[in-house]
Amino acid sequence: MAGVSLVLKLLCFLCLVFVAPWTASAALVQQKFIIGTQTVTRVCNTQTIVTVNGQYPGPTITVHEGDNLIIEVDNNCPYNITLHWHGVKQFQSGWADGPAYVTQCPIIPGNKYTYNFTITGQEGTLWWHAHITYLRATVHGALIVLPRIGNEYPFPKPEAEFPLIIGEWWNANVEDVLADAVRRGAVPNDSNAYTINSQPGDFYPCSANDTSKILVEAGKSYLLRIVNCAMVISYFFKIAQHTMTVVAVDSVYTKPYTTDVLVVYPGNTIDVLITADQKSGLYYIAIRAYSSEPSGTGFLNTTTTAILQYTDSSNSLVPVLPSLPAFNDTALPFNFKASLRTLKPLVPQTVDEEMFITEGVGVVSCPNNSCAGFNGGRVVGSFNNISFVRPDIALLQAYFYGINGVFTRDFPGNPPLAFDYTGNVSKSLWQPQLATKVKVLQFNSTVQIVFQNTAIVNIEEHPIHLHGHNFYLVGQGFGNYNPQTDPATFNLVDPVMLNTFGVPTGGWAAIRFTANNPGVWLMHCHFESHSEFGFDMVFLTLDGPGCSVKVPPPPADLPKC
Ligand SMILES: *[C@@H]1O[C@H](CO)[C@@H](O)[C@H](O)[C@H]1NC(C)=O
Ligand SMILES: *[C@@H]1O[C@H](CO)[C@@H](O)[C@H](O)[C@H]1NC(C)=O
Ligand SMILES: *[C@@H]1O[C@H](CO)[C@@H](O)[C@H](O)[C@H]1NC(C)=O
Ligand SMILES: *[C@@H]1O[C@H](CO)[C@@H](O)[C@H](O)[C@H]1NC(C)=O
Ligand SMILES: *[C@@H]1O[C@H](CO)[C@@H](O)[C@H](O)[C@H]1NC(C)=O
Ligand SMILES: *[C@@H]1O[C@H](CO)[C@@H](O)[C@H](O)[C@H]1NC(C)=O
Ligand SMILES: *[C@@H]1O[C@H](CO)[C@@H](O)[C@H](O)[C@H]1NC(C)=O
Ligand SMILES: *[C@@H]1O[C@H](CO)[C@@H](O)[C@H](O)[C@H]1NC(C)=O
Ligand SMILES: *[C@@H]1O[C@H](CO)[C@@H](O)[C@H](O)[C@H]1NC(C)=O
Ligand SMILES: *[C@@H]1O[C@H](CO)[C@@H](O)[C@H](O)[C@H]1NC(C)=O
Ligand SMILES: [Cu+2]
Repeated sequence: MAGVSLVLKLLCFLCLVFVAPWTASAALVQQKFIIGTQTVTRVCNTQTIVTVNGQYPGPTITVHEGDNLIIEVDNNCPYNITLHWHGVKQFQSGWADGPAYVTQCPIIPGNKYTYNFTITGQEGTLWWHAHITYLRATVHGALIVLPRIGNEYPFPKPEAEFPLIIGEWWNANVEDVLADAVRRGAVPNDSNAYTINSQPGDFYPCSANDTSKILVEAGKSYLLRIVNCAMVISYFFKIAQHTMTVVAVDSVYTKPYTTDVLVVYPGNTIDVLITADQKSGLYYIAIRAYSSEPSGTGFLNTTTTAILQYTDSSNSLVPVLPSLPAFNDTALPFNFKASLRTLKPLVPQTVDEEMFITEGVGVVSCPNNSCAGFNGGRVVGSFNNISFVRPDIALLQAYFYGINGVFTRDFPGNPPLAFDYTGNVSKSLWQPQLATKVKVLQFNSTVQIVFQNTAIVNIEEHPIHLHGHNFYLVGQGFGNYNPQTDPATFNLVDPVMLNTFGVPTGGWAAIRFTANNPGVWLMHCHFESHSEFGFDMVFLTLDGPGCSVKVPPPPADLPKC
């Protein structure tokens, strides 16, 4: 059976290649990414870090909607690596998506792999990052998608554009930070600095001279492309005395929304317009952690800055600092998400597949309570009480070639047990099942998922990222989801569309999307440590009718395990 369907898939691909008419073609963008190592000093500490083309952050790729990207990745660093093109839908190019052991095996040191994909129907800011172990900490960069030549932004053209890339810096080798956490069974050490365009800013030691600067002319408007590449931290973002108008998030245009504070989760991008309408001077662009864990621990409580400088002002002025919200202002992110509206919405009005998924951390017991997680156990993450076990070969490969025994198709649509999710959860429920299960979706089905945060170990806002799709965030609330009354509060008209969103801490959120992309798609907590600890699940979208909606065969250079 598997053999026959494979032959059909190959035949189908051949007919596609020879019959497909040439569409008015956009450009071919070819780049070489050399993964290497580099010695870098931050906050008085020198580390050898992994970089792309010797740059930290990595190179910004700028393309037009419709372009075909051909990125040859040469791995000259000592670690296995894969790259993910965060937010790119990868329609008919799932082999280029990048999560290790989900769509591909790693590129081992000394080898190369060419990512080949076309960006269609998406404009704005996306990004790329390593999608294996902890390498994302330094292997990341912006992917800017401009409108096709001849098309324009749905907002006034800015004078200039600036990417602002948020990251985290460790005074340690990040692979050691992860290995140490895995060995102890506990969350990894906190980072030692937060960065904007790789610089920590004026409030850290050995940093002030290199603080990132943006030069603006009085009276003009600018587009800031903000990308949160951080590993485990969500941020509040402000600019002293300047309001910001959000015009896009996760490469989807929004109705203009003016605010003085942004909330940016790891994985999100936010495009904002600002106008240099204040008196000439220096103003801090400042970020601080938003942390929803009631304990108030587990994050670095520092302020990171860049500087907005009016061109006619003196360097010697002391910049104005904005006041940032309290680390635990959980109402603010809730309202921020609810305030954003998609510019041209097209929300699925009916639902074919309805899922209710609990999400949160848990604990797996260790021999003699020897681990450093809770109760001597090991920290894990789970969806519907299943903590994802990474297979030894890529799931997409196993699916395409019909290799049995790699995964099962029985990921449940509901939690195995109903309980007071946000109450005092009995410790007997804290340990999830460890398994590699996928949720099968029919091609083109409309899917609604209600995520329910659990109070297992503790409540916390997790940024959930879905590969291969954007989704509408149609509803959210605190406490337990009520299927009788809460659907009436959904916005099915113009909710925000995202690829990563936070499920309110101790609350729930509902999303909708159409499963129009056959393939294997990871969904995970974008706190990298949580994802490494099994906070992942996988959708398998079946082929549709017709050649353009089937998983194509893999490229010849796809890495093998
Ligand atoms: C990229 O993929 C397309 C579609 O499968 C294919 O036609 C093209 O030859 C590929 N390009 C390269 C450089 O491999
Ligand atoms: C993690 O932090 C502990 C305590 O500060 C320190 O002893 C340890 O060396 C750190 N681990 C790594 C990998 O930096
Ligand atoms: C910063 O710049 C000042 C003035 O140029 C210089 O004296 C100082 O050594 C620099 N500090 C660092 C950490 O580079
Ligand atoms: C974090 O820092 C701010 C500003 O320095 C301070 O007001 C606040 O108490 C600190 N919070 C925690 C949880 O340490
Ligand atoms: C935030 O934390 C402070 C202690 O640092 C606490 O007093 C306050 O109640 C918390 N606020 C919320 C909304 O949890
Ligand atoms: C657990 O502790 C017991 C008693 O101290 C000891 O005999 C046993 O070897 C330990 N097991 C492990 C796996 O460490
Ligand atoms: C939660 O339940 C446990 C066991 O039933 C009990 O010991 C504990 O005091 C309860 N905690 C709270 C905050 O109610
Ligand atoms: C999760 O499944 C395990 C069995 O594998 C069970 O012991 C535990 O109680 C379940 N927890 C929840 C929250 O369903
Ligand atoms: C998928 O569904 C959309 C919307 O209902 C429809 O327009 C489209 O034709 C369908 N695609 C296929 C290949 O069936
Ligand atoms: C690197 O990837 C290869 C292929 O999957 C695997 O055999 C090897 O164990 C990996 N190395 C490490 C250090 O994970
Ligand atoms: Cu991602």
